[in-house]
Amino acid sequence: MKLLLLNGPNLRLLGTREPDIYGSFTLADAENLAKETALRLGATLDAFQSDIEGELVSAIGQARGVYDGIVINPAAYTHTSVALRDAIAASELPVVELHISNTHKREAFRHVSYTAPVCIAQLQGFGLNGYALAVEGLVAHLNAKQ
Ligand code: CA2
Repeated sequence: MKLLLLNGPNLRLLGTREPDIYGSFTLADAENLAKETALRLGATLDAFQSDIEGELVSAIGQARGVYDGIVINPAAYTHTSVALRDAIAASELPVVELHISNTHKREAFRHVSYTAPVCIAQLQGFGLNGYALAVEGLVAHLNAKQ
């Protein structure tokens, strides 16, 4: 089972700013936790971060036939991107949307997700641990399908 973890814009700043919202862990910590979780469950996981919407769209498009499922934190593109939504829908892969913070406790513009309706699940508010929980949920979903 091969999984792909995608992180969107500005998530490379994790651990450097806004620790009250995002905690003090780094992007590498999150990617490593997701990889370790996948390995523990008998899967492998590749991780990719980009600030560029088109690169994330391309990564989703190229995932079909290569990966069995995707965990994505689309970051700010969650609330704006029809392109990411269309890419997820077209991939026909199970995709879990992940957020570090609970966006519903924040500004109103973060309460809407363009991408969640085409994902199998949305998980938010668990901080770093969300990266493990999202992988666990995706692996369970894939195992149940087989
Ligand atoms: O809570 C999440 O995971 C978000 O996807 C993070 C996005 C935000 O736009 C979403 O509404 C919720 C922002 C990512 C920016 O990450 C930073 C990390 C550290 C310091 C500054 C930004």
